[in-house]
Amino acid sequence: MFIIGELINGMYANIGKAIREKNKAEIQKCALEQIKCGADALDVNCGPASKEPITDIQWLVEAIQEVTDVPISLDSSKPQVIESGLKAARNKVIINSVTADPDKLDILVPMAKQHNAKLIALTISAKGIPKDKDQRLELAATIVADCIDKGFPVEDLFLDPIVLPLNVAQAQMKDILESIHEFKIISDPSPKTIVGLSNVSQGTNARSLVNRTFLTMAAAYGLDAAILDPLDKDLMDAQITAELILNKHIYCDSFLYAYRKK
Ligand code: THG
Repeated sequence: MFIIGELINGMYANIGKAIREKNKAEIQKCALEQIKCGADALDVNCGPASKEPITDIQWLVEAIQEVTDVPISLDSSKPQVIESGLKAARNKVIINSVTADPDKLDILVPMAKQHNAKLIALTISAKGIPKDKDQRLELAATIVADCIDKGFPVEDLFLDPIVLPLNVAQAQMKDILESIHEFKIISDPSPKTIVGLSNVSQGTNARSLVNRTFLTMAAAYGLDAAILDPLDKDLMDAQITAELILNKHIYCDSFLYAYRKK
């Protein structure tokens, strides 16, 4: 599974403070810790409190690139902020995210194509968050069709069913999981699938347990990638074990160690 570390997000107090104080060392430490724990890429989100996201995202990208070349996931609902992050980026970029709305698709799909970036698409529209699996699939099909029209490679598209908190949307969990499987059969070649995992446990008790249980279930439905906290060792162990059970790696008694050494 492709792991995107979620911790460089202004919503976290230490990162919000580091952005305000332009404390590069704090951001770089957070980047390197996540990579050491198994992150393949880093999500970068200025957070809701940032007053200058257009300049903050450039500062974050530059700080991270001083210590690592892993791909950066530019996480913003504002296309201008993503465009600004792209200007600062030297390495591979993931655009996080587009929605099923034509105004967003018309800006971000060509932008991703031009920069050879991967693209995360939320199955959401101006009408709001879907209420069931059929609404998710309809939005997913709209997004896939638009990428095909615009010549963006569907293999570089990551569809996100929008994971909701278990404590407010319990009845939707099964639909969200089934969407992950059904997104894969919309087109050939298949789009990829991704979730923002920590959403599922917001406001719940035993967050880590809720996160790793959802992730292992989602893995069984074919999930390709997740934005998560790679410093949660139990979560990463569960992810590695789930992939082993799904025959993605060869078994050996020291499989956790072997995976981490890869
Ligand atoms: N899909 C995509 N991108 C996303 C999300 C998604 N990006 C943002 C988010 N969702 C994924 N990242 C996080 C990061 C943190 C938390 C949840 C998702 C989180 N934070 C603690 C909380 O709110 O309780 C903050 C704790 C603190 O303040 O210290 O849970 O779904 N494509």
